[in-house]
Amino acid sequence: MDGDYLYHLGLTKDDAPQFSDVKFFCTGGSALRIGEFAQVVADELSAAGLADVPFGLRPTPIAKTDRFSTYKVGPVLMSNHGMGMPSVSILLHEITKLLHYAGADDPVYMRLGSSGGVGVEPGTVVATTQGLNGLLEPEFTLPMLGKTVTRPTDLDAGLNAEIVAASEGAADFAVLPGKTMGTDCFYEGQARLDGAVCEHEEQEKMNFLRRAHEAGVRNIEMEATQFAAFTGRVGVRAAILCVALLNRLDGDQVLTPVETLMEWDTRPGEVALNYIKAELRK
Ligand code: R2B
Ligand code: URA
Repeated sequence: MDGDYLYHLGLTKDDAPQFSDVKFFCTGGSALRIGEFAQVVADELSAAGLADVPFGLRPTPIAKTDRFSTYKVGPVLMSNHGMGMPSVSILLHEITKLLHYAGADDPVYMRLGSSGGVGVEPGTVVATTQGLNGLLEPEFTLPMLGKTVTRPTDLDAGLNAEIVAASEGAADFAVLPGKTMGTDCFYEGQARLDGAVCEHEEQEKMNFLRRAHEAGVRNIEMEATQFAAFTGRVGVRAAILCVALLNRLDGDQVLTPVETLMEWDTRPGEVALNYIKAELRK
């Protein structure tokens, strides 16, 4: 397109040249958390001399912030994506156009999120190998022009291995590869019993979660299938790194103390930064 207004970002095609050096795009649900991550990226890349970042830089959001808050620190672009697949889809379309117009060289996308673990120790970071939908199928479906379009949900296996390896010996928590079930509902869609509506019993819930575990599912969240299918379709190498806030085989409610949750929330970003630093040192 000759001109393009990226409506939800508040940027245009003419802004794109400022993003030509982007090598990593990191995205997570919450605007607050991505702002905190931007600060950590600024501090750590500056301290390690890995990017031309002034010491003490306090990153501020670029352009509009009513939907997404976007930050850039050297080669790392960051934005929050909100909750659920429709929201992350809008961000991915606009960021991908921006980086394409910018001529950014093969940027890697990483989703840094939270999730409910399935048979994993809470606090573990799951590095997604493949997204599964709520039917435990490795596909993402979206109605387009009155027809159902289905796309595969595999993520780059080589990137997954490199990310896990970069945190070996560097992280004081487990980083495990596993499949991730992506749902359109936090409550009923994730087999919870504690929503305002529930039409299943404890036993049915446990049977399903055990079946999911046998299929290789290690965590459940709300973006994996869309994120994997989109990045696969546009040929971008991508990873999903989500901390498990609880083990769903033990319950539904997130009752972990807030201080612990705040520490765990930083873990996916720590894993991503270990990988980013290893790449920038090459
Ligand atoms: C994880 O956490 C959010 C729901 O609490 C959702 O965005 C997700 O995938
Ligand atoms: N996010 C989810 O989508 N599910 C959980 O159980 C926890 C966080």
